[in-house]
Amino acid sequence: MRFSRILELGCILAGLFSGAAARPQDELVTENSSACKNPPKRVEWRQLSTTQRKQYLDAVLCLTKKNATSGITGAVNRFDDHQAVHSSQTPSIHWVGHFILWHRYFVATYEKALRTECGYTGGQPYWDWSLDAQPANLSSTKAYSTAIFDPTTGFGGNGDYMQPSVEQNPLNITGNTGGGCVKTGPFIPSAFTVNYPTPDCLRRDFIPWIINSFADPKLVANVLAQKDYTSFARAIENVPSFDQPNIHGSGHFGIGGVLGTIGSAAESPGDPLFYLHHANLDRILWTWQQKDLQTRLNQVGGPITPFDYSGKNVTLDFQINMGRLAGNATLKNLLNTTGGTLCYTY
Ligand SMILES: [Cu+2]
Repeated sequence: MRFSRILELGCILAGLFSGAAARPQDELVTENSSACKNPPKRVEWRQLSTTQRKQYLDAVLCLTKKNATSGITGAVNRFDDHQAVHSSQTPSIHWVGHFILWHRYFVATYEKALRTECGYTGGQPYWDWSLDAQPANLSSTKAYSTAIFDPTTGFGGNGDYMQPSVEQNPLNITGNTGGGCVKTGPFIPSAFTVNYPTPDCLRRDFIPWIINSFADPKLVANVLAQKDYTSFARAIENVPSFDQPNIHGSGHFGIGGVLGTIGSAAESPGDPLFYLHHANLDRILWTWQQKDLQTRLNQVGGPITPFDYSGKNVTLDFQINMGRLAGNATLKNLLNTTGGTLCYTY
């Protein structure tokens, strides 16, 4: 599986950033919601007007025109910065208790960059893929004709078909339909480059059976029905196997397939759709929290080390970092989306 192949490289890089210093203000801001005024509201892509969609896409392209500040080799611009930070920490932020909260902070950091550096005034939109999945017809391509892939008002569509080599497809994932460069929309090769880790075009490789089964509304309902944080966090990721669907994999492999950018752990945030996919996972966490806020603003769990479900668990004081992109944060400070460290709502 491409995700685990890249874990090894990520292991080496992750160590570089563990010592990043916290910014002083993050030590002071705890759950002081007075620090969060007028939180931007995140909405589903389809709820945006055509003008708002263009504003969002323009803001993403704006980030690609600003010089990188992450200090990570290979990151050329501010868009790359985010991708590179995710990639550098890949071995320690998946199949762990802090998976969903690390990604919550990551998407919020990106949202903040769009707003403060590129003049975007809305919240980070999300893509609710469960509205598009056709679980009763796994070969349906209906999900790919949804607004988000629109060639003029959306993110563009699939790449041309390429047959993966055996090395490129160690898990023998079936049904890939693309793999080439994205040919429509704002992120075509003449306008957009995935610089990190090595320059390439943005690639997509749609796999209908994956989007239709992994984004099944029944799986979302199952995640939302979990009784505590540990089981919730585990249900979102499930196991890294294509025999067992998991909602986290829906956007990654339904869109990225075998050869696409968003299907690779090192490169996945190189597809701007990553942030709409992960914002939806975050919305699912937020929705789950709303069912019992008192408890769920104060509860974390799950392993520190990937897959180590009988080992040491994360606690509220567990600290994560965004490299140079944002201050360090404890998990406690990431449970409330309007708590001060974070400031957005759904
Ligand atoms: Cu990730």
